Amino acid sequence: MEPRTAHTTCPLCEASCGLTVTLDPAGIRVRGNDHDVLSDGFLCPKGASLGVLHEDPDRLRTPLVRRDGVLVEATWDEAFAEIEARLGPLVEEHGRDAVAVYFGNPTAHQLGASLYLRPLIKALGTRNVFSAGSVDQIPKTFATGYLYGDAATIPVPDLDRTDYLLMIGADPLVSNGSLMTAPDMPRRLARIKERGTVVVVDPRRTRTARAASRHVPIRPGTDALLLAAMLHVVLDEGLADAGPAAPYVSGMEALPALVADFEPERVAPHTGIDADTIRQLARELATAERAVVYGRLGTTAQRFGTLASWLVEVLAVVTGNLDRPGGLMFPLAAAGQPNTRPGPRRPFTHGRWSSRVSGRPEVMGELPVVTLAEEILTPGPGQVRALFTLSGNPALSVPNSGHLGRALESLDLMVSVDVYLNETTRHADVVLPGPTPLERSHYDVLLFQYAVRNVARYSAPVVDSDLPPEWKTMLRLASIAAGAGDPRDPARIAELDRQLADAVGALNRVEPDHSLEGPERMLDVLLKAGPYSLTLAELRDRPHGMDLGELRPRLPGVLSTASGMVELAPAPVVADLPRLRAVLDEAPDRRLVLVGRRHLRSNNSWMHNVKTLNRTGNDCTAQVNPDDARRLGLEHGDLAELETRTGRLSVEVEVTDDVAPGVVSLPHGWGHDVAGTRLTVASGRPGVNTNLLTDDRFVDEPTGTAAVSGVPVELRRVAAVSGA
Ligand SMILES: Nc1nc2c(c(=O)[nH]1)N[C@H]1C(S)=C(S)[C@@H](COP(=O)(O)OP(=O)(O)OC[C@H]3O[C@@H](n4cnc5c(=O)[nH]c(N)nc54)[C@H](O)[C@@H]3O)O[C@H]1N2
Ligand SMILES: Nc1nc2c(c(=O)[nH]1)N[C@H]1C(S)=C(S)[C@@H](COP(=O)(O)OP(=O)(O)OC[C@H]3O[C@@H](n4cnc5c(=O)[nH]c(N)nc54)[C@H](O)[C@@H]3O)O[C@H]1N2
Ligand code: SF4
Ligand SMILES: [Mo]
Repeated sequence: MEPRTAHTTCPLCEASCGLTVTLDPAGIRVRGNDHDVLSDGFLCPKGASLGVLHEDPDRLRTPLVRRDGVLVEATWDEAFAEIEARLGPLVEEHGRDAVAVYFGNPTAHQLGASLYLRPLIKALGTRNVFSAGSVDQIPKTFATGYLYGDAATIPVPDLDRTDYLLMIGADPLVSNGSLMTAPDMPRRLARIKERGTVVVVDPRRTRTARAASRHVPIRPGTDALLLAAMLHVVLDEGLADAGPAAPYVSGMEALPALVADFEPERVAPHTGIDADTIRQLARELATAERAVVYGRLGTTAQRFGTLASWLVEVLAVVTGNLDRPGGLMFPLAAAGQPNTRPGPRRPFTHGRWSSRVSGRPEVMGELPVVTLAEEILTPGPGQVRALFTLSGNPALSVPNSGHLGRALESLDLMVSVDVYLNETTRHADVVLPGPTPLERSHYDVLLFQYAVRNVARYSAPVVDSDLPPEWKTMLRLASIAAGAGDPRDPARIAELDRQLADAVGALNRVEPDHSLEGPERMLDVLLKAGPYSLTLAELRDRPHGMDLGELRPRLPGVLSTASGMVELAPAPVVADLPRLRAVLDEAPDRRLVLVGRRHLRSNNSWMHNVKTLNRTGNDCTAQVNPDDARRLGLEHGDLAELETRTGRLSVEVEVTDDVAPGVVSLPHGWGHDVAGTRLTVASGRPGVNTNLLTDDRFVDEPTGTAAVSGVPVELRRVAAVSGA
């Protein structure tokens, strides 16, 4: 084989790095693409391992079907026949809501899956739609939905022009950024520091905190208090000025009363941040020339996620930093952005239906995944009896995993589309594998809507695949679910695909190019309808991507609220303030609480089987502050027991002052030592599943999003770990 070089996009995280892949007899080599318009040569250890992932012998290469209780290899026809034979009667007897669907994080990073997900959900016709979003960003999209009118209308920090970045609950030097597509965060942060200041608010001294100008430790779950107090100061000291956004802002006058009680002195004992520091942060933010607040997972997957996310935006607005260079800005993506589509748009709303058992409201067409287990296990009309999982590993990702595991075990039918036989898919009756990142085309329809620079980049597959593309698998599943004809008939599937393209074309007022098919045809429609009127053909000619320029002001056109204004005090958000206010009257909580952490060589739950990434050391330790360790009689390397309302586990302790007193940090996505998987590397270095400890009843109330951060936990010594 002659060495061959090709360009692709890394689908593993939101940075969306452009990669150069070299294929030769010695193997597959992946490096950063130095010519890429967005990532400029950057990559991380995960991206570098795409070749190893591709060649992982454990990766699924044929469908699996359960026969006599055991998953065995089957043909695609057999797999679809099995689903067809069982789904129809189940729906017939129990109705469409008896079928639930859960889609995981990778669906956001796949062209095919992201474009064919909605059609599949529509064909299933169920209200029981769940995703990883309700263990993640939904409080943020809820807040921005009400502020700006669309859950997808989320401004991003204009990193390359700001002088002051206040970063709360985010560790982008490890995560490489989220709701902010910005490859090479080390360089971007270093440049902000050259121009000005980076402040990190985090209960842990993270890699990002170390690189920042300042680190402010905070008590987990109290960010909304901190931010409310900062808003209080800005308003109280007459520093509020919405600047260029002022003509498009409504509700400013309501703010002082809303945060009147949140004086820095009252908030300080709860947050662990003294009043002077709170005042200083507020003043710095208000007076810096170009400043921005950025809040991520630590501010969303916690009990006041909606309020914290709302306050992040409000602070940007009242300090004059919305929609202006160096502040929070709205990207203008080349494809698929709802706020660039022609025609009227319906303002964001939620609660159009509720979950059956605990009555939690729908948000963005989904129910909170913390309710999935009870929906499966609670008998009665509407009980969930079948589950489709699409690129998701809820068995490790969702709070109270013990409960969810029992629920998955009890299903009448479970179908998974996944690349591994893992902690979730081992419960399935049918597992359908998908191609690897090197085997599929790529365009970030979703992530470019949050890119810190407007770009477009299409990547063709690097190598051929023996597996059907996932969009086709999803269409076949949709065809079964809708009873729309034989899912094995290629002509039938092609016809369905054509109908879909026509529907997307009509919505976007563009005639689809029927010489294309699948996601390429749809992407071409979206590009043509987009604000730059691009075509797929143009992008094919530019494998390094197309630079569409820096972010530009987009108010008021970007808004789709009923008033056409930025709604600073939306009722569904403000309604949660009394719950926050009540905290001020309580004694400060001093209990030990659990938070997570991410690791550069880890990707949620599923890359631990890539041998180059999971080879040395133990990343899955419980980090404990020396003060707490002393108090509890714990030594570095001890085995300790962690216990919460929902579960208990034993884990190695790492004593470090990188975590604040009162905080225990344990990463998620581990716990690979369960039976029935095919994960040779991961099961040999399993770690423990922190979501056995997190609590499905501990949530952000407005959205039902899991609060994985700040869960009260008990910690005690079990034994010294031998050889540790
Ligand atoms: N305690 C705690 N829990 C958390 C978090 C936390 O910080 N702490 N983080 C939360 C967050 S932010 C998220 S996003 C969720 C993630 O929750 P999930 O999305 O459920 O979990 P992942 O680990 O991302 O699992 C992805 C699944 O997709 C499969 N997969 C990978 N690539 C492909 C592909 O190309 N095709 C197909 N079909 N399948 C593929 C993998 O094998 C794996 O099964 O976890 C959440 N859970
Ligand atoms: N290497 C790697 N990269 C990833 C992932 C991965 O698993 N590994 N996952 C991807 C996914 S799905 C996502 S959503 C993103 C997440 O992207 P980030 O949000 O940047 O990632 P985290 O590392 O979870 O950062 C959250 C930070 O919040 C802190 N924190 C916890 N609780 C609180 C709190 O109450 N208040 C405050 N202020 N801080 C708190 C934690 O200590 C942590 O440092 O990362 C993505 N990128
Ligand atoms: S930073 Fe993210 S997108 Fe870039 S190589 Fe790493 S995992 Fe891939
Ligand atoms: Mo996530």
